[in-house]
Amino acid sequence: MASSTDHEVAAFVAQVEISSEHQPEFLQAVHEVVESVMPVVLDNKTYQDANILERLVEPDRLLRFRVTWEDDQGRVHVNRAYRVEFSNVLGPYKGGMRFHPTVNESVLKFLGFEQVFKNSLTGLLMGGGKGGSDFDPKGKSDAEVRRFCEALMLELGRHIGPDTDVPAGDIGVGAREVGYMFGAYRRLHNKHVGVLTGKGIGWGGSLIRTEATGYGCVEFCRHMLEHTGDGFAGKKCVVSGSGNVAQHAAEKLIKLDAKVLSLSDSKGCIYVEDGLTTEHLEWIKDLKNNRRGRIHEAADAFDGIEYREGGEPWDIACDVALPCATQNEVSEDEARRLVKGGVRAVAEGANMPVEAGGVAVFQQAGVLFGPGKAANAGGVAVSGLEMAQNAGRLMWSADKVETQLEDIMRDIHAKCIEHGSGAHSTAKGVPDYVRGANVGGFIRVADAMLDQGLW
Ligand code: NDP
Ligand code: 2IT
Repeated sequence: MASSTDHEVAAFVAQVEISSEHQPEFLQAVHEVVESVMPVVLDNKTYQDANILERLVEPDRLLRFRVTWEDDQGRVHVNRAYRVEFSNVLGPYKGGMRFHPTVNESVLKFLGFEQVFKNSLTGLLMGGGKGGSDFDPKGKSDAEVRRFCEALMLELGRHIGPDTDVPAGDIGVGAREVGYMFGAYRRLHNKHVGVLTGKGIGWGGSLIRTEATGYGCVEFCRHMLEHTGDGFAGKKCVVSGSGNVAQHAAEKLIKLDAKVLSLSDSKGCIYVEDGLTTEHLEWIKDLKNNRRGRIHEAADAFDGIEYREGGEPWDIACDVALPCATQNEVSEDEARRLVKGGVRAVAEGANMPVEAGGVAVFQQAGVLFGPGKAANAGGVAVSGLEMAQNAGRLMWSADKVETQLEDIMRDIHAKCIEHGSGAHSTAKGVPDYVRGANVGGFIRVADAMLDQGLW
């Protein structure tokens, strides 16, 4: 029988469905958070009186603008770009920019909404936002990407600033794009300030920012395993994606003596029976980051690497799965296959890569499941450290940044345990990391909203 909390959740989500119709990704993200936090809200009259939930699901503002740019043949193109400024109650809006043909309002609202709670969990002073464009950097020359970034910054530049809104990278936005966007901002506004993170190391970037999301995700997963008395050594791991997050998750796994059996891209996956070596990984990093090639090329270059056209890593028997590519890449059925293959821990390097049905499958099977807003918070956490370094006009050593990253990931894990264990545990006494992350992130934001009045 449905409880009164279930009714409240259903009624609330039904309202959001009306105000945000045709936004399935956003509704998926809202549903998950509201399911976790509704009992806390129902238990707290002050949250109810202040209408905290209704205020949280509506972004502060949503900017949408045209970007007009010229290709190498002189043809003129038009793309749509956005910045969703979700909440600045804990600090300047903070979150990445995504360049991918699938970018739309729903995707960016889901990412901006998640970012609010993720950034809260880091304990740093960062609000939540996200932006991007349906521009596809694949197959474009460096000059085309530069012209697009410059045209985008012509409009975005007037809405951001080191104390206002600080974008960074995400899918399709890496060091090259951040460099072009920063250069355009600097010239347009005549200011060299920390307006973006993920900058080059020589001109305001932080050491370890590139590595932070992947390293942090493996750190979070290590804490989940250690909480059950287990560790990474010898574990068979599957990783999806082959971009920034996947590369550095794989790097950290290799350092911890785990065996990385796969990487992938949107066209297929590689299977490495004996585990990826450092030599393989360095070659793949160069392929993806400099030569901008496809993952199948790794199978042509090395004997021990097999390419599976159209394949995904989820059919490979493993102990640990780290989805690090994109949203909804693990369906309910694929989650079942992973459980059948013996998976014991899943940590989301990507944002919302596991469908809601898949999360339920893992939790019912007693699999440790670390949601993205906790497991991939290391990236934005080091972005926060980059902002701190920029504000102080100094630069910290790699050791200092990495130690702080590790401390933050340990604290996020502890917060998940605080709000997700004991009576809240899922099957077989496994902590409910989804509830833990959502409630832990929510309380700090909600209390700050109460303190700051109605806005
Ligand atoms: P990159 O652009 O560096 O890499 C993205 C990878 O995911 C590529 O291998 C890409 O393959 C694959 N991919 C993208 N879209 C799809 C799709 N629709 N289907 C299958 N594969 C796809 O991005 P990041 O590594 O930075 O981001 C990966 C994920 O991590 C995203 O969910 C992002 O939001 C999240 N994240 C990133 C952070 C960061 O600091 N960069 C921080 C926290 C989360 P292909 O080349 O074929 O497109
Ligand atoms: O999803 C994310 O947390 C990011 N893409 C990183 C955001 C940031 O501001 O570093």
